[in-house]
Amino acid sequence: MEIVILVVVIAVIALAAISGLVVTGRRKKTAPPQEPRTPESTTEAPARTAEPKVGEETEAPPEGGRRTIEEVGLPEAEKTEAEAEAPATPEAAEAPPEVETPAPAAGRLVRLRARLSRSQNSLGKGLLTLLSREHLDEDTWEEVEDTLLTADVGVGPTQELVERLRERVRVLGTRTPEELRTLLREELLQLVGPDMDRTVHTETQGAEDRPGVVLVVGVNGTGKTTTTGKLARVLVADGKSVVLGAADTFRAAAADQLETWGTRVGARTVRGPEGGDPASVAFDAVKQGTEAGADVVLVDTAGRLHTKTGLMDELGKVKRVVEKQGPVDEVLLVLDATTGQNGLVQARVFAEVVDITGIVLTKLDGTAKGGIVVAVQRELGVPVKLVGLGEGADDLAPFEPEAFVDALVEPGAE
Ligand SMILES: Nc1nc2c(ncn2[C@@H]2O[C@H](COP(=O)(O)OP(=O)(O)OP(=O)(O)O)[C@@H](O)[C@H]2O)c(=O)[nH]1
Ligand SMILES: [Mg+2]
Repeated sequence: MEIVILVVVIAVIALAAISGLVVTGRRKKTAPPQEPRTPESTTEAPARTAEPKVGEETEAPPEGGRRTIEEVGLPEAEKTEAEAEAPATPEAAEAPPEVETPAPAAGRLVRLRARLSRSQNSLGKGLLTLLSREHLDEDTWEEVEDTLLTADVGVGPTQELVERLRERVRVLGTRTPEELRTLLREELLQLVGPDMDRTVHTETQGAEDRPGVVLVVGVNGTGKTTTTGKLARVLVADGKSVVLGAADTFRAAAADQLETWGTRVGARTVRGPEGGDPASVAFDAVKQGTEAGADVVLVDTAGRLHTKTGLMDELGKVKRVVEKQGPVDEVLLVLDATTGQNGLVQARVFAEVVDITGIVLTKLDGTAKGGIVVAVQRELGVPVKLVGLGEGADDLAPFEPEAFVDALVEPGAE
């Protein structure tokens, strides 16, 4: 009897021990996946039975039931998804590329119009206010004239414009503000020259297989180097390969300045020793550009006062030496718009020495003397091709007469 009792007790203890072990093991297995619950897995919870039972793991899991740790949307997994949106390639994940991709130049003047009108506003607005007066007497016409002269339009063009305006206003009789605006727009546009060819010739004029050559000249500090850099960006944006020639050998800093612009867009800068012969640097730049199969070579020159004969002769030599390899396709004179009529005197002398083919009017963002566009074109018979509207890398715009005049006369152009 005692033996029977002992056997029963042993059997009960053994059974209890076995079932206890199984339950503990089961809990160990199921516990981890339940902890890092996502909202998704939480919604599934009611489908599960409260407590796992012994032997449950041998059954097939209920549909969409127990999931591995990889399947549940853990925070880490979500983070990985967000990361996946970031560039996957190792190169792209690194710091931004050194070479910039500038924006194309098309339509820039319209985009930068606010900057232009901010400074030109007084001209257009002033003229419209004057022309809106009920009685246009001699005094008023004199004021119209003064307004144009103050904006540096120049004496000849001012007189022409006033004459035409007087005639048209007389024919018009009563004037609505809208009519006046249209009239002024038409006359100013005529004055600015809507039909001049303003293409910057960056391509060889002939059929030869060599790069287009652009020479950038002007007095000190007008914005030559900045313009050369900005122009390089425009060309690169158009898919052209550019070589820069640092023919300002007076200061090493001048070549550094140009090189910095070049590096930003992947354009190589050819430079010479400080104090070296600028003509030979310009020659080398064109030679190397040709050898490298570049599309355009832009040659930046040192600023020089038009009154310094020696320096002007040197500039003439730069051009002649470059021309040993072929014609210079474009000679850009960079004029600072804020210098007003003084710019005209400079322009005349530079034109004699290097045969200017285009004008770049810089710093138009900082002056109300936009009339210089008219004056300088008249003076040289050479079109303004580009305008500088700020110190930013892309603040150089092709000059578009319509957009320019609109900026002067449009309502609300502040
Ligand atoms: N606001 C404004 N500043 C400009 C513009 N173009 C050039 N500048 C500034 O004018 C200054 C002179 O520019 P540079 O390009 O160094 O002039 P530079 O003609 O090469 O000067 P030198 O080589 O010393 O004769 C710089 O501070 C430019 O940022 C422009 O369109 N608007
Ligand atoms: Mg310079």
